[in-house]
Amino acid sequence: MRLSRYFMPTLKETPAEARIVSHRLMMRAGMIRQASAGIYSWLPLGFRVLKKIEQIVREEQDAAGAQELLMPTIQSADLWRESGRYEEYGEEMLRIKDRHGRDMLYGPTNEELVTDIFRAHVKSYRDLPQLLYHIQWKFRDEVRPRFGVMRGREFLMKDSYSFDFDFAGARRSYNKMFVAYLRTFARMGLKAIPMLAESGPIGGDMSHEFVILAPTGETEVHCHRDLLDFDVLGSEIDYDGDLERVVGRWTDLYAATDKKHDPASCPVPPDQLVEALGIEVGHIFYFGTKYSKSMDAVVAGPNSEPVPVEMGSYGIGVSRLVGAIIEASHDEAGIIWPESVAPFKVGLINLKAGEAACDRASDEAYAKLNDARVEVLYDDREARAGAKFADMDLIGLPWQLIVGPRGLAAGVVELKERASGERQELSIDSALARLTG
Ligand code: 5CA
Repeated sequence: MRLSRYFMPTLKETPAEARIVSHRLMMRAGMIRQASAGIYSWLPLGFRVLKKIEQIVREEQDAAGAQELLMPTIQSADLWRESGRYEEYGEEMLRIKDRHGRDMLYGPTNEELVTDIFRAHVKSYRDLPQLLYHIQWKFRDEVRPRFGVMRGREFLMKDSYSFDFDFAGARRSYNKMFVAYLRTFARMGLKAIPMLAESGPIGGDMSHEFVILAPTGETEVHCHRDLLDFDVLGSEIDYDGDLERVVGRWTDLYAATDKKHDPASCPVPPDQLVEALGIEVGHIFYFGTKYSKSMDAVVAGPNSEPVPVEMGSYGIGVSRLVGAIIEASHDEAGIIWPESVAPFKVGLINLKAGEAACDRASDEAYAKLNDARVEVLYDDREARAGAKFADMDLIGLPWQLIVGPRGLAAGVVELKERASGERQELSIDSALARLTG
């Protein structure tokens, strides 16, 4: 993509309403635009990141054996009356009437809708377990939408739902999602720690929040410091095997959100206890038969007896993650994208656009990177070098390939790694080999 044609409205000034760094940087980098309170348009650069995150989430869900479907954003109130949550959910639910006067709502979550799908089609214990998910926009009329996409009113969520015959099965499904979540967040360069949590309006009695520590987080957490050093991606996972050991490694050490924390019974000695703020990027719930009983989602057991299915639900804040990753990875100059979610891998800077040798070398590098399917944003604008460097640092692409007249005369270009700031002079061929290899 050529920057001269790319729709990336960067801002020089920091918008006054943006109170945390991720919101400021997303606005300044031209990633989002507020449409109304807590509701955002995703501009091309931001949308690319959102899609990358969504894809990692999808791959890890698929690897764990979950199946993707897509449910609508608008739901009928009748289903929510069956579960009793239509009244219970309160003001956070956006209620709508259609032209026939029927009560509808913009879904804040999907337990009722997915239970309705399940009960219509699954009749026997032989068809269990089932693990279904979708990645869809949600609406919650938050009292105080704030911090940009971190607490929006409209936001993108991945929500999965498990259906099992008994508690042992439900526990296996819960463990699958637990492990898939560890891997999902690790692939985005995040250290997300599972913490014992309150279930809130979803219900149930077993729940973990996945929290990344950040001073701008809204969740207070208490955990054993060793959890911060656990490695996640090192070992292969067999989702059909026994996951208790993997999960146990995490849950054996103390970690709890504020609502579940009791200083009096906390087993961690003070010098090993981390007490900090964090961002909740995922939340998993086991709630047994809460919805299957109220909504009559039963299957026939081995002796044809009707058995309400055991359920759990598992959410990831896909759009929140964009902000959370920036909170975890930035410096004074701007964003530092982990390569796995970066909108482009390489920013190619032509320091002297309009000068024949620079144009030729830059155009050629651009073509070669494109041919090698390396995602590259090519700054071909006629602008000051300082402005180009500042923009490139601001948008945080992992690599900058800098082509300038002085270097070219000596047969070299510069390759800068955004995260470390390290710069290296090398021939254009070796630079390209590095980026395409
Ligand atoms: N049905 C369950 C699991 S699918 C559920 O709704 N869980 S939740 O309420 O915890 O939401 C799941 C995730 O969505 C949260 O962990 C959080 O990362 C994200 N999320 C929740 N509210 C917002 C919001 N207002 N803005 C952005 N992300 C949000």
